[in-house]
Amino acid sequence: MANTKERFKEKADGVAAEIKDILKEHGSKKIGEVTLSQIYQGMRGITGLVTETSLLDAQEGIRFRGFSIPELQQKLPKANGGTEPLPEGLFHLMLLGELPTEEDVHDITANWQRRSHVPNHVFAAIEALPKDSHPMTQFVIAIMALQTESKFADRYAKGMAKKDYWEAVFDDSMDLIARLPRVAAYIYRRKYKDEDHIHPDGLLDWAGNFAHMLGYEDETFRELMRLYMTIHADHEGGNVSAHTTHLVGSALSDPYLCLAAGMNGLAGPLHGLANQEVIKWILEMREELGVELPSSAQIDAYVRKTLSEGRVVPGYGHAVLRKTDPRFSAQMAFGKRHLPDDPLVQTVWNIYETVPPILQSLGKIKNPWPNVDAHSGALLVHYGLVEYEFYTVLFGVSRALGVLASLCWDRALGFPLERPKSVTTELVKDWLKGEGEIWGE
Ligand code: CMX
Repeated sequence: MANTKERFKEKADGVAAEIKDILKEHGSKKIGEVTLSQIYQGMRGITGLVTETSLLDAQEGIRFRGFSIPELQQKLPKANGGTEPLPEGLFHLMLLGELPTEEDVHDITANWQRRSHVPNHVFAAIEALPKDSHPMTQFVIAIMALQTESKFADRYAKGMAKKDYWEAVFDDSMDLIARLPRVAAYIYRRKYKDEDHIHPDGLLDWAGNFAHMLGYEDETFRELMRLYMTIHADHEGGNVSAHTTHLVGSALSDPYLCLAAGMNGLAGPLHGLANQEVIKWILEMREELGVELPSSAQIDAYVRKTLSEGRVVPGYGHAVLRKTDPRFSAQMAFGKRHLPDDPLVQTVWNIYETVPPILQSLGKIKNPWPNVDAHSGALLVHYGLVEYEFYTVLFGVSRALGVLASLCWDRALGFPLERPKSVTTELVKDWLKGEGEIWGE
């Protein structure tokens, strides 16, 4: 059977030919109009990107190549005796657009194991940072240090032809995904576990091995990591981490540079850092109230206090979703199955009962429902992973799967430099008076 790289190239060539035909026949067709509000307000609702790996529906949530999260939990291969999908299978699906066989998934696990060596200078770069640097800072620096290994950068410097870009990006993406768990675990053990590092276990799958290197041997925790790494991987193309990775890639920056840029975006509190903010906020609430399981009335009062201080309620709201995030629901189902009596997990569920009506009553918040970050921390705390500043790194390791699969598509489809037009408010005012033109009309 052809390997993943050859199968990807074959798929991508087919899609590239289809796009050529679509654009030849329909290239001038309009897909919408852009309002002034949209250009001032974060470009919400402007369709301006093509991302093949997943599609987000406001009501239904994410689908990866057409499959919802419950469908993936059913259809993707699992670890021996496990019930959660292996992220290797999701990567295969995102990259090739086909459900993988067990053999496909084993091939990817073996491929990533072969590519997983992390050079010493990367650990030295992490060690050069103060231990109290935020784990996301250490993570991004480590990715940048790894950039010495970029095959894309090396081949480009030697005059690589455009038709070969996809292959170098594919190799860099596979190498990066293979190496990230080791790098992330190193940061974790360095900062929180007295530098007591754990060697990889070559018999484990990618997420299972990650859990092992972090120092968690509980089989249910490994299952949680498999689920976590699957559901955080991709959320179509417009979110900050995906869009940034794609944008930087359009300048032909190599995948290491692109991923580091995307991870800097993920580290923002309105995006991936929200997972640490959620648990911090809940722990602060419990401490302030002096109770382990706050009542609905206490949660209600605490939420109102947070809002009155001009802060957001972390883990709630979304720029696109208008319903409970299915990634939240998947974690809730995991909690109900494995740890229904945990007070912190129960608090997350009580917050879910209390917060949406309050946010709804404010009138201005478009989505009062929880997103992925509202739940993840409580599950991790249950298994002892209490160091919440590390949570966004976990998100980042998973997100690499989606954004790098997309980057392979970007180069295989030959997408050009991304360069939208911007305007000034002076120009907008002139245009409104009928005196200037907004370019593109
Ligand atoms: N708490 C308080 N206010 C909120 C809010 C929340 N959870 N969600 C939105 N709002 C506010 C916005 O700040 C905005 O206020 P102003 O008009 O005063 O500026 C108003 O409601 C309208 O915002 P919106 O159109 O509903 O939401 P946006 O698309 O602008 O923002 C998001 C989306 C996620 C940034 C926002 O809901 C938020 O800040 N949530 C909390 C942070 C969070 O959980 N982020 C994680 C998102 C998932 C992820 O990427 O990982």
